[in-house]
Amino acid sequence: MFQEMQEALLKGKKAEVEALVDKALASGLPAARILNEGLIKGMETLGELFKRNEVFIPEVLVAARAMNAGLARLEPCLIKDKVQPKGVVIIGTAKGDLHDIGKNLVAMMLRGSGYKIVDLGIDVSAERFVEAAKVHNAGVVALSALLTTTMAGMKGIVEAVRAAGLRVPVIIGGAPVTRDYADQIHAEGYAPDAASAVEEVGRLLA
Ligand code: B1M
Repeated sequence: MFQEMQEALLKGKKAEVEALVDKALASGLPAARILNEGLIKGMETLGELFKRNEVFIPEVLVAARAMNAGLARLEPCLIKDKVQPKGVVIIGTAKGDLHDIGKNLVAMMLRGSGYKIVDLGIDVSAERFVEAAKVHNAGVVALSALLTTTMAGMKGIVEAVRAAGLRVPVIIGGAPVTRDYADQIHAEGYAPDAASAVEEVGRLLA
């Protein structure tokens, strides 16, 4: 079934991905397995093909749309009801970055762990992060970047948060981001994946 799901994802067949996720859930497979062995594995293959110029942006876009649709189907199973939010997390992709699948996953896992999420979406400026952190009395600001260029821009966002006098910790992540880079730009938090992001946010708010 995972093979079929990966193939549908690669072809950008949104309805098919949704149906296969529903089928996998109905057969009792855990949501985390469907996510990791079906959807994320498919995106990894897509990344390889993209790198080798075997698929191009239009195909990647439709695959990403199918991925987001599959994620939406999984969301209710990844999320447990929590009455009192543990804290407010402002999340978005760094300025210039349009990659939102990883960010959506992190937001979903945090929401499922009881945090209130203010999702600013993609291509978010330092000013918008600062404004939202003030307005929503943020506990954590979370930045995602998938490009080496936009990763470099995270430094300016951390600096803007500090310059605004906000004492809110910043957590960064995304494929090119490392703990060393987080230390270098004085971001308090770093996580390599969505599950670790939940632990890291918990540590930052403790
Ligand atoms: Co683009 N892209 N892309 N792309 N794309 C990559 C990232 C790339 C690695 C492909 C490649 O060359 N192999 C490469 C980046 C190279 C680099 O700079 N290092 C690349 C490029 C070059 C580009 C363009 C420049 C291409 C062009 O125009 N010539 C362009 C840039 C657009 C822009 O942002 N300005 C571009 C465009 C696109 C699309 C729009 C077509 C599409 C995005 C659609 C969308 O997101 N809605 C796209 C996609 C889909 C990809 C790949 C194939 C898949 C990314 C993805 O969704 N992965 C990607 C190749 C790859 O990653 N192998 C690629 C699945 C997702 C679940 O993983 O996002 O890594 P990821 O998230 C993980 C962790 O990183 C972490 O947790 C998540 C899951 O556990 N994480 C965090 C993420 N954020 C976090 C935040 C945290 C903590 C953890 O704390 C806050």
